[in-house]
Amino acid sequence: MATALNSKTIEEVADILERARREAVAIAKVTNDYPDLTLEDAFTVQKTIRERRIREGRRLVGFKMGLTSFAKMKQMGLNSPVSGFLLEDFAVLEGSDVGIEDLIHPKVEPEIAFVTKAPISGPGCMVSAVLAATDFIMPAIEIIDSRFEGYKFDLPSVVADNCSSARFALGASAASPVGLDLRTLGVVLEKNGAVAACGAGAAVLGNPAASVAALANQLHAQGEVIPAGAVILTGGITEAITISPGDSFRLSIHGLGGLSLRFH
Ligand code: OOG
Ligand code: MG
Repeated sequence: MATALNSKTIEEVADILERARREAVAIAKVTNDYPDLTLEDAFTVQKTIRERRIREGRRLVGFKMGLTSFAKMKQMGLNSPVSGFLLEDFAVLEGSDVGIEDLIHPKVEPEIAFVTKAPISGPGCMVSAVLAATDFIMPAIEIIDSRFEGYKFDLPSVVADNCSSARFALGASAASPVGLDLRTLGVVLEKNGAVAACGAGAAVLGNPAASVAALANQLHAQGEVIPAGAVILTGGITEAITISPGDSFRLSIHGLGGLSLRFH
């Protein structure tokens, strides 16, 4: 995969995406104006944004995988998992009332989060290595917000946009994955008291631990490892659900607890 764009252009694309995020104004997908942007360039843009925000004083708390379930791939019309970074200031408290006035067109995703107690590295990372390095898993809601018009993008554009990352909330309960069948964890997402989507852990690459393994392998390609103490969102189990002001959501995961969020 060749890098087509020079570093000035990479900085320019990062500027455009950061402005769209700060001003909460949707823009055309990056590849409309930069048709030569490769997936490798897109990861370089994402890393440029990450480094800028860390220089501004933000803290990296982990990573996210996206497009790991058939429901999500079908919804977005793409068929390859992608990864992004999570900063401390993306986190919102479970049970809280989250303002969405600074987001463009946010959606909610039910996810299973992993928290590591040891580094996980690729290549060839397997589910067994993920479980050995996992401290606990938690129920999580990710709030995604693509910076692109009509919520439409291709793979390089969404990767450059840090895979639509905006906010996330973790539940108050945690459980060891040992002794749980991660594939059969039942997941129910309610919106305003009615079931909006349901699924099971196996929706995510057959086993959400496989999503963490895929992340370790993707990070290896960029010379990185998953550190100890990292939070990893393994990807939406169901399609994402649009949020309007006034909505409330509750996620319940069998054997793992749940969490609620309201939005204004
Ligand atoms: C891309 C991010 C997808 C997930 O969990 O699948 C994602 C998007 O659909 O906007 O976070
Ligand atoms: Mg997600």
